[in-house]
Amino acid sequence: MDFSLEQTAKLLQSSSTIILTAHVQPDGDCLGSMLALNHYLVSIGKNVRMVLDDDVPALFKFLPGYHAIQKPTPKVISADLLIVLDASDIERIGKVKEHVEAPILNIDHHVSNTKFADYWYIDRQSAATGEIIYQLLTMLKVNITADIATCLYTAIATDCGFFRYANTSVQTMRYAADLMECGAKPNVISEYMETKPLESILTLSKVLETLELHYNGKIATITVLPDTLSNLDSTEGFINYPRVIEGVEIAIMFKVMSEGIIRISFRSKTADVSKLALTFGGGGHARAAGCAIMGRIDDVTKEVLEATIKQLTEVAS
Ligand SMILES: [Mn+2]
Repeated sequence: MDFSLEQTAKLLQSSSTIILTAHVQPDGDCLGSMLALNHYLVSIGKNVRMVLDDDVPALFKFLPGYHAIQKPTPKVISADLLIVLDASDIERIGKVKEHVEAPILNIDHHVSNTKFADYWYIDRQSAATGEIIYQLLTMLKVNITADIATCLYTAIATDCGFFRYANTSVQTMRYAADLMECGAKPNVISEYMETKPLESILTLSKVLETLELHYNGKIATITVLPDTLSNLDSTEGFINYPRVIEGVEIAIMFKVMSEGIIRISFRSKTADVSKLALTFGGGGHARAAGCAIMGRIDDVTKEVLEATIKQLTEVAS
């Protein structure tokens, strides 16, 4: 059922046991939104738990409250409400869907949202789910603490590339300013997120050796093999290098995981790569999307490149 922000707020207030979750391969938006909402719900005495079917990447381990995030277990737990944040499809929450038995409320901003929940509030105009959470808390006249402000600023800033991407709106900048007034410190957050372990820079130099250009230089690919990688966190931001090459329209990163799964990230300057990701069972935004495919790296690379070229050809014609 399509909910207004008011109905969303009422549902939160009428539920006493609430589980919060977000998508796997967590980013700043889903973590910041989940933690901010958790801070608020705890403060009004709700029985809340955060469950996530993935690790919190090291670069987000400054977000207040992240220690309380748990992993799903095989045991089934029930609650009044399961809130799914920043995820466009039920598959994106991994094992949490089997672990929790509760009506689902989905709060999201992805264009590719499949309306899978019992109730949903989807605002495709928002640059981040963090913007929606900020609107919700403001509507409820919540006292935005410095901890909540830090979480929401991080959510918003990371999803708009620190106010550089096309989704950055006047509203985005206003919310960020409000959150600074509530105690968010942009310089401290950026400094923390930019700091990388030496290993990450050494991995980057190996991954850049795999750079290939296709289709007259309009597509750039990089490939991360399991033996280049000892820490899965460390590929964060790598896709930006092929993306910024002059003449490149679409950048693709292939990350070979264990068990034959290949995680693929797409970035584009103008093309809608969410459609491309959707073809392979993934999703995301027009300029940033992703999917996972089972198979051999050579076959998968060929298949994805063909689909990408096809999309560029169709747009051009
Ligand atoms: Mn998001």
